Amino acid sequence: MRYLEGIVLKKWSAAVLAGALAVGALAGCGGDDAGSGGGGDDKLVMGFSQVGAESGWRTANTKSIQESAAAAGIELKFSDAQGKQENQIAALRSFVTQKVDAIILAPQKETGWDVVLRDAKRANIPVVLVDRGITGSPDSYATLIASDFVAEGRMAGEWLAKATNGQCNIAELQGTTGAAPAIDRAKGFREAIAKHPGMKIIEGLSQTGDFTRAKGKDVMQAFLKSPNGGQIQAVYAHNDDMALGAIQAIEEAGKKAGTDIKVVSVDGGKAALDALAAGKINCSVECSPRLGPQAFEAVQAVLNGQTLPKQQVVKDRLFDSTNVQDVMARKDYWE
Ligand code: GYE
Repeated sequence: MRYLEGIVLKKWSAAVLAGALAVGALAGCGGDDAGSGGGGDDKLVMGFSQVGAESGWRTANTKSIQESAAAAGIELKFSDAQGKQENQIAALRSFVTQKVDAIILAPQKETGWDVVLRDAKRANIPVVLVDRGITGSPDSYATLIASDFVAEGRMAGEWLAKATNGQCNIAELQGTTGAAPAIDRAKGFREAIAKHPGMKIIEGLSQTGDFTRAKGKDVMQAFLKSPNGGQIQAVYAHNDDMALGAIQAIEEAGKKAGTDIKVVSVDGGKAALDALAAGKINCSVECSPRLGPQAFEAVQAVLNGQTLPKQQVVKDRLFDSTNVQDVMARKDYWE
């Protein structure tokens, strides 16, 4: 195992760790030379397996991790799985073969990681999960850095209940099937609306739009044309991109997004805030993709032999017409 050079460490401490990791802890570590990383110098080498580039959130997440790696002087081997879990598993295998010092994984779906994570563990390569959780054994990874997606769904449902006095027929655009945020955002939302007998998800009008704008639009178009389409009073999209696609479909059907059909989303990025300011989205629950600094802080702590809590929850806010101007003025958003 190798350590950050002094110069890099200084930067890391100031910019990323904010003093949390004592220099003494780093210096006091005994080396075992397990992860040789394949490079010729002293740089830490890490693998990052990303889901793909399906959404604005994803692109911002990739950027955050790449920037944090660069700031810390870490060599990052980046692999884009193009939405396929098998590509992620292949990338992880290759990281293990290359003996990287640590792996950062944003898992496409919750299940199916047991074997490859066991291989990483056997090779003594710590894995930090970012963005999404998995259902496998908690021993197979060091920590998970992610938002509470059930809470996000609940916030969206509660907001809609308040805005409609508990009376609303809803269409739902779900995220990627099997992905933690799709499962949990559906769950939290249902928990919230279950308290209001006048709220329901319209029969047949809950489908996946795979977290993409194009599919969000297609599915919403199909919803609007379906026999129950006329009932839709609100659309709950599991991310901003699908909401933006749905808005296009609503407008092409001659209706007003935000007025005839309320639009509620999750992610709360700049594009959604623009639509909110224009009255086309009514509410977006924030989900920050800027996980890079925390991810590398976690990796470094693990390489120092520390045990981390199994989950580190990222705090989210809710944006609607009451605070959008203020948030925009302060540029207090991700994009
Ligand atoms: O909300 C969505 C993305 O896993 C939290 O994935 C992430 C989700 C995010 O494609 O936009």
